[in-house]
Amino acid sequence: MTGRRPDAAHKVWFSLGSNLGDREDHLIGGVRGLVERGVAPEVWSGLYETAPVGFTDQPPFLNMTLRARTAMDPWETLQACQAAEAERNRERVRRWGPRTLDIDILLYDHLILRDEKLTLPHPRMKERSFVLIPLKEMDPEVFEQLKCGLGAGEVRLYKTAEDVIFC
Ligand code: A4P
Ligand code: MG
Repeated sequence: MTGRRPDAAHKVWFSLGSNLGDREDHLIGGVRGLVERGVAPEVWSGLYETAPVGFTDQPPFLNMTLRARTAMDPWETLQACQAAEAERNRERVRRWGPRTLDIDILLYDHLILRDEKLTLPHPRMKERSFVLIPLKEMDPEVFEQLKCGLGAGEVRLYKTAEDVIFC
């Protein structure tokens, strides 16, 4: 742990995805990796099996969302995502290609921001059912605020949130 006080700080919504190796273990390990870096989970979705979007010739994904608190700023939070991905041997072979673990920041408080490293809200979140369906299950209030549909792509529940255990 970082010794920060995550309970006192920012609200962050994450999306996690995996389509290589032990997908469930990568997602759970990804959440643990965030926790070790100062992210405190509040609520999470079930795991959903989803058809690949963007580059379609690759295995199906498991996806989930997580809402958490952190004292880290947005760029530190992105670094935490990338460090947790690296722990799971994430390789960047091609954009939208297969990966052991991808962690994206969907929303960070009510922040709107765009620089070379980070865009918030996540620019593609409103198009993607693999983000929107877990998000609606996990946090219906924030989903309502997005004022969008459920996006495109095949999604089915794989494991309920109650059956997902992180520690
Ligand atoms: N970046 C900018 N904004 C953000 C943000 N809000 N959160 C930058 C995270 N990263 C952000 O990401 C590329 C760069 O985006 C990072 O260096 C960061 O500085 P990446 O993880 O290296 O590469 P990527 O994931 O291949 O690219 P990208 O554009 O993030 O892809 P997406 O949009 O995340 O799509 N289909 C299914 N069913 N399930 C999936 O999870 N995922 C993708 C990836 C495609 N198809 C999928 C799924
Ligand atoms: Mg990504």
